[in-house]
Amino acid sequence: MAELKKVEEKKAVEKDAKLADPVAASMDLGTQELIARAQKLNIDTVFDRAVQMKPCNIGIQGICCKNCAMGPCRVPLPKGGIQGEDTRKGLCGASANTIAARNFIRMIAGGAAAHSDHGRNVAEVFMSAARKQTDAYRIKDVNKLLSIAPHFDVATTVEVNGEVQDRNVDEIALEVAEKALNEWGKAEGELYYLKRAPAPLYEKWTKTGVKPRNIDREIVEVMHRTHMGVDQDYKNLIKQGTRCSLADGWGGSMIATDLQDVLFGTPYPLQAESNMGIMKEDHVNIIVHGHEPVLSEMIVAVSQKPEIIEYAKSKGAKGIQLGGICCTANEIFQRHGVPQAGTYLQQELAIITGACDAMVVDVQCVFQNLANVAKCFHTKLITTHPIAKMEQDNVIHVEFDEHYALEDAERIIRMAIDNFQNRGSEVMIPPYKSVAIGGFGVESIQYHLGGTFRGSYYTLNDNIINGRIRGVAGVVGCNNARTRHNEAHITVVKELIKNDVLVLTTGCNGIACAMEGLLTPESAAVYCGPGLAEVCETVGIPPVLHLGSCVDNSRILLAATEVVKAGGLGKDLCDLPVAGSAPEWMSEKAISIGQYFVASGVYTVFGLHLPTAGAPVFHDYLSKELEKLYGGRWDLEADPVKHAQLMIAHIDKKRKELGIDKARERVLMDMADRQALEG
Ligand code: SF4
Ligand code: MSK
Repeated sequence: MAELKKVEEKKAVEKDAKLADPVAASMDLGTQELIARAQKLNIDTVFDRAVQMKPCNIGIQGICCKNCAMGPCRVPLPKGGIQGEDTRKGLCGASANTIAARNFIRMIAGGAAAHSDHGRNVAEVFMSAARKQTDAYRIKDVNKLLSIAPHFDVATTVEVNGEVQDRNVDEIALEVAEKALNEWGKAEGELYYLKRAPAPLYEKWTKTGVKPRNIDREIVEVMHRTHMGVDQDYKNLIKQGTRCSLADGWGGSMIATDLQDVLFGTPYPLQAESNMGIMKEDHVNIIVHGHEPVLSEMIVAVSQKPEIIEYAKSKGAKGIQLGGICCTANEIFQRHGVPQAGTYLQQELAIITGACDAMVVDVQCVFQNLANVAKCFHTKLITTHPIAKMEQDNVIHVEFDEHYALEDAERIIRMAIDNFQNRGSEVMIPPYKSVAIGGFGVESIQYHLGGTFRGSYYTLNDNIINGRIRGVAGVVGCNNARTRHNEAHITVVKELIKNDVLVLTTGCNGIACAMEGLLTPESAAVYCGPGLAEVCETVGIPPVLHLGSCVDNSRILLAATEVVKAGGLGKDLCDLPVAGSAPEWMSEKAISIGQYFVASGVYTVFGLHLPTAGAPVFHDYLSKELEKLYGGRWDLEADPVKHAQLMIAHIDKKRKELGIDKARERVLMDMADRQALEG
């Protein structure tokens, strides 16, 4: 009886539970349709949970401490704000600044750990490939290997009898693998890649004492310093946060990007499609979701084998359709043109289509609720990583081992194919999808904007100096169910390109832009200001360049460094007319990225909120004082148009400081004159 009562009560609660308004939840039609379908089927998604559970008002401001069992201690701002001295403190006396700074740098450590552990896994696979312990992985891009070797102090030539000869590639690979893996735990020195930064920036890091010693150590030290009763000075805490974030951006993430390029190929522009409409009713649909391309590369390779396609046909399917979610999507999109099924917030919806025969996940940004949704359909949910399992009993774990990579990938794909026949009759794939060009990077920007022979950033710099391109923005990051899916991403990006700001995108912003059709050269004529439109038309590039996944934010740092090297725009990253943005951030990785952007000299604006609002002194330190140390600073603006305008104002300020503001006025005057003539 008691059980029955409980069930009745649960049903009553569920009946009363508020549901998301699909149109208010997402700007994407397909997403709206799938949210409505989920609600009709009585399956909850993140969109419904977001209206049912509000965030904690104290946690959101960064002023709840649970670093010891005397707490949690919450130190809310008094009504009317702080008047006079701020006397708030936890049981141990920790001030609001200390609490917020500790929380903030723990987020940096979480983000840096995620990116860097991804990098470590790639480095380990790279080591296996260099030692020839696996047939599945090999050095695919020798040029990239040769280009990164000198940064690890690995020679690419050797002198034999007074003659300089090319070194054996296998030897180089092995040495790079050893040096790269050592970056996580070396006992002395500093990270090799720091010297890739412009010299004045490297000097700033030296002077302020924030050069990372090794990647793991900086993460560990954040955890030590934020333990109860250790570092209690917000400035000293964020100094370590900075060092940890640099170990991510100029360490773990950058190594991940480079070694992935060596193993799987440096991306060059290619065309694909984006959004849930890429799934096909008559195909076996396999959705890969997560971050590390080590597995997804194998899934791509095996899914193209003739015998596997034949096997799919023998089960009644016309073929195999792969699609990606989150950064796995970005990885296989940029290297193979595999379509993107959607962003972070669309992961449950891929299963709600009823057409997902298998969802294969690895690490980061994977909802545990996928398992509950999968229970309602035939979908096989397959976890693959030893560090990322799920408790629900319908989840299948196929532990991926790089030594048996192809076999593991084949096992997973055959499981999906076998599952095709178990589909229910009701499949609903929203028909919407867009064409998208991806695969840009430091190398391809050089080629596209510099020409085959010049192979440089001069043309990009010329166009910035003459004002056709007003500046460059890195717009990156997640979705967040606390705001309308994709709307801030798209509004910020459209406002920027309308004002002649070239956008470099990664992560879920990249997928959002792809879904909106902004990753095509044709979109320039529709959305861009006249200067940027002219450049895009002349060189045939989209106004939004997709640079890959979250770890590939390192490509943005290196592209900016190339701009400095090409000359005419200052000597340091902070001199450039550039800005960073994460309009819909949610992940700890975003905080780490934000901090390393700031510490690299980039003015960086976040949307929504920052978990620092409850500690105004610490917040001011991030948004005002850090600029004096590194040339970059944090800012916050939830309104996407104002958000973009802040970035544009910063770009204009930098143009003025460089003395190139007048050039832009002339360009605009030329355009206006031309339009007047045409009129
Ligand atoms: Fe409270 Fe201090 Fe313990 Fe944090 S460390 S929970 S502020 S007593
Ligand atoms: S996947 S970290 S939601 S960008 Fe890299 Fe998207 Fe953010 Fe995950």
